[in-house]
Amino acid sequence: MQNRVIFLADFDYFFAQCEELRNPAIKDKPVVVGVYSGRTEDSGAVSTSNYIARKYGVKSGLPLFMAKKKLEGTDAIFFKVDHEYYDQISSRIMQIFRGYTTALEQVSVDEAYLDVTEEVEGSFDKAREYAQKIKADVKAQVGISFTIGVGPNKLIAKIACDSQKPDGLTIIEPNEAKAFLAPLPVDRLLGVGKKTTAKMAEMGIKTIGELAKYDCQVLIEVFGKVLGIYFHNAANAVDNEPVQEQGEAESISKIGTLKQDSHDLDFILQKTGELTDFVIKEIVARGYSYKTVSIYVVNVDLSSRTRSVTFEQPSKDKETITKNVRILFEKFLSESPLEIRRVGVKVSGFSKDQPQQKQLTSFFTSG
Ligand code: DCP
Ligand code: CA
Ligand code: CA
Repeated sequence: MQNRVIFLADFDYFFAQCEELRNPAIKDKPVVVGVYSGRTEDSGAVSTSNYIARKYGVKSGLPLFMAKKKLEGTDAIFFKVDHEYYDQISSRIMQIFRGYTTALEQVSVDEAYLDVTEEVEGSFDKAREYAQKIKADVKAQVGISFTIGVGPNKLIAKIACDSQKPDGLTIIEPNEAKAFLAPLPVDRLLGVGKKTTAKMAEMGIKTIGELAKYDCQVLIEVFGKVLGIYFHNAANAVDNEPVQEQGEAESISKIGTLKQDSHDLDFILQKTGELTDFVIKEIVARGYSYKTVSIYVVNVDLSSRTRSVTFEQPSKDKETITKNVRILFEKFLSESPLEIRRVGVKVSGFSKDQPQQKQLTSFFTSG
């Protein structure tokens, strides 16, 4: 079997970098994004911080009042989390990734695996150039930096990615993988938490290298068959998990702010045209058909409304979205006198194209 070449991309200090993106003037100050619980002005915790704030010891999970204390006397800036905005940036980047691979697995808002084996013809040299190209493309189109770990499987790609941030690119070739893991503590492996770490320490296993050499039979006796074999394989850099889409999206949407508040149909449709372009690209990339088109409206008084239409038969084209967004807005504007601040286009009710791939069984029966 050919080597696989797997990327893990993880966006750098993601929420804080998103805030820098829309406020470039703050880039050389400590930036903290917090989840405010609202009880008192400073109650809540740090969601993330930029690397300047991290130098002061301000990291994810730290109570906000402590973060304020550590950053006293600096020109630090604090933000409230804005998930809607971070999700939009994230999906723009994920969409760019889709242009570089046929197998994308998004694991969180700021992380995705890409199987690029075919694209780089199994070559780790080509993988370096390919990774640099993707990084440069996202930087140019979206303005966000991220780190890529490259390895022969997901396990190695993930640990490679964590080993040098931000704006990193760490490549571990198949013949280096075991030596790369060996000195690391066992808790760097997925699924090795506090309890397991303690248990392994009792058994004299502290590093992944020690775990790799440990008698697999004993691991099975202590941790059970499934985990025992998993620990043995993982420590030996063996991981055959495929890169695959996590479930299917329920809807694809895009929201934007109008250049000025408006009640004018044509002006609004100009904006929704841009949003539709984004949405249809993602639908095509995923091979979806859709049955429902919705519009989303935020009025000047910040009240929000949605309107939808659902068809009997699924569609795939852009025109059906464009036409129905127009119909929905015509009706909406005739009913609501308020000027509109923000608009959104959402498409849902998906079905997926049958993959063009032949079923394995058809090879067996066609003799
Ligand atoms: N996050 C959070 N609370 C945490 C950890 C993370 O709200 N305890 C959010 C904020 C992060 C995002 O998830 O921006 C991604 O988490 P990461 O662990 O990848 O951390 P960052 O992207 O912030 O930093 P790094 O550059 O280390 O990847
Ligand atoms: Ca990150
Ligand atoms: Ca992450």
